[in-house]
Amino acid sequence: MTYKQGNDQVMRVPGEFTFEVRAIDVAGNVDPTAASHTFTVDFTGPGVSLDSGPEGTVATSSVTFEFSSPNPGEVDHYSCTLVPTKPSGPRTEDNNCMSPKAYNGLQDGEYLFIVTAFDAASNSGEARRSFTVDTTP
Ligand SMILES: [Ca+2]
Repeated sequence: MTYKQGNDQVMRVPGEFTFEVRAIDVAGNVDPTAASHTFTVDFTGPGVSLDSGPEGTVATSSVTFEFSSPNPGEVDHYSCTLVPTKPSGPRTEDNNCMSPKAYNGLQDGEYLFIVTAFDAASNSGEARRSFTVDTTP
């Protein structure tokens, strides 16, 4: 939640808030039933860590990554991206991936894998891993 205090001080306060609107008429009669709305303010990403996957140079064209969040209840979804970095090529994006995430038929070269965890408020945290595929004896 962002609100102004005085003229210019802006505070961002995470937490759960209840907003109530109560009508008062010109005679000063107060509406006995306030309209109420509760919402949660959240600025913190859920975090994600890579639990397994290729490291360094691997002699296989199929790789699998396993990942998890230290705050699994916070995770709305994961996004997985594989970027060929050398030679560079089109990235493969999966905006709703699950662990384990497998890639098959990779050409020899260098890659960057990025997994991002999002919470329901679109806060995110990511983990990345570079690796090299070399299947040439
Ligand atoms: Ca959060």
